[in-house]
Amino acid sequence: METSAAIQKVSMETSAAIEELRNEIQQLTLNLPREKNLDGTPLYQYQGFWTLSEFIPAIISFQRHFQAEDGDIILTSIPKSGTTWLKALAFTIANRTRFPLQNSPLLTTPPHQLVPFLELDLYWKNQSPNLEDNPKPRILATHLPYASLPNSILNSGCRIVYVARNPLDQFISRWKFLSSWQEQNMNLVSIEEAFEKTCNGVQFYGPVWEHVLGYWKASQENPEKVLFLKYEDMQENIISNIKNLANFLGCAFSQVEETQGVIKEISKICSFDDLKNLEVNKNGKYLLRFGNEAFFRKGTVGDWRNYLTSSMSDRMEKILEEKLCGSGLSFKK
Ligand code: PAP
Repeated sequence: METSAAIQKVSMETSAAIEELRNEIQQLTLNLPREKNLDGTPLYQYQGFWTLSEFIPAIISFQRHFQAEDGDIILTSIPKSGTTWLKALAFTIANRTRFPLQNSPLLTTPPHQLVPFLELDLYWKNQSPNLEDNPKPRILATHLPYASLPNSILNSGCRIVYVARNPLDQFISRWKFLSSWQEQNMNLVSIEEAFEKTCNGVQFYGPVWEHVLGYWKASQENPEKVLFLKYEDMQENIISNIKNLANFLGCAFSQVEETQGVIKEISKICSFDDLKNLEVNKNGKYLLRFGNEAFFRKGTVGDWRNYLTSSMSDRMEKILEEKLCGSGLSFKK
């Protein structure tokens, strides 16, 4: 009796806490600036970035309760910048002594399941997920801007890896992703309107220039804490980027590994073609909505040229020139 009364009390306290958070969020969203996402759903500007209302409780829980540990690896990006690739690489590099490459979990599990998102997955499904038992090092991901990261990520010894991508390709990737997903639902705005919104800074987790700048500045100020990678550089020279990533994560490749071709093998099993052709990435859905295959579209640099006019690209370039001015950050096209 005593135990069941205690359980009942805890569950009443939990429901009360959930109810309280729900009310707090309802009040909060009423006062947040509001815009429309590309498919017409409302976007809210929370702490300076745009998000969907369904993620606000998860973001708040993540910010309030996540306890980072010194060994954690936190992968970050604005969506469609190379997150899936970074997840595959970081997981494989950090776990290469646990799993021989020929039996890598990457061959049977999508990268987004191996390295789950904190606010879009773990805290979205459960307000207090149990992350204590995750194998070490814990590798977790978030799209939150640097300024909105939980304090424990900033103050602990965990490491942050950010991947950035040319905003023109990032825009097209996002546009194509939503178009493929929305085939039955024709509410998507035209590409011109979508581009207009992006130039005005209205995009999921945007403005993009603020997102990249937050992490860029942090990486300049604290290079041991934040590693800033670029999608275009990774496409140009994946081997040196893998070495750099392993050094940063504190698990540099030995001479023996180098001679055995381990780095090359990792670059291959994490490559676009290999991942795209795995059965596990051709089938199934991520978070019950997106087909896993949607995360592997084309995987190239410069695809924006097939969709945007030169006046559109000039416009974005001017915006970036102004916003990134003096930062030392620029993007290859
Ligand atoms: P997410 O933010 O929704 O997780 P993210 O992985 O950041 O998406 O970006 C998807 C892009 O990365 C896609 O680009 P595209 O639309 O221009 O083709 C996807 O094809 C690309 N991508 C996924 N995996 C790889 C990889 N292994 N190598 C290179 N590019 C990749």
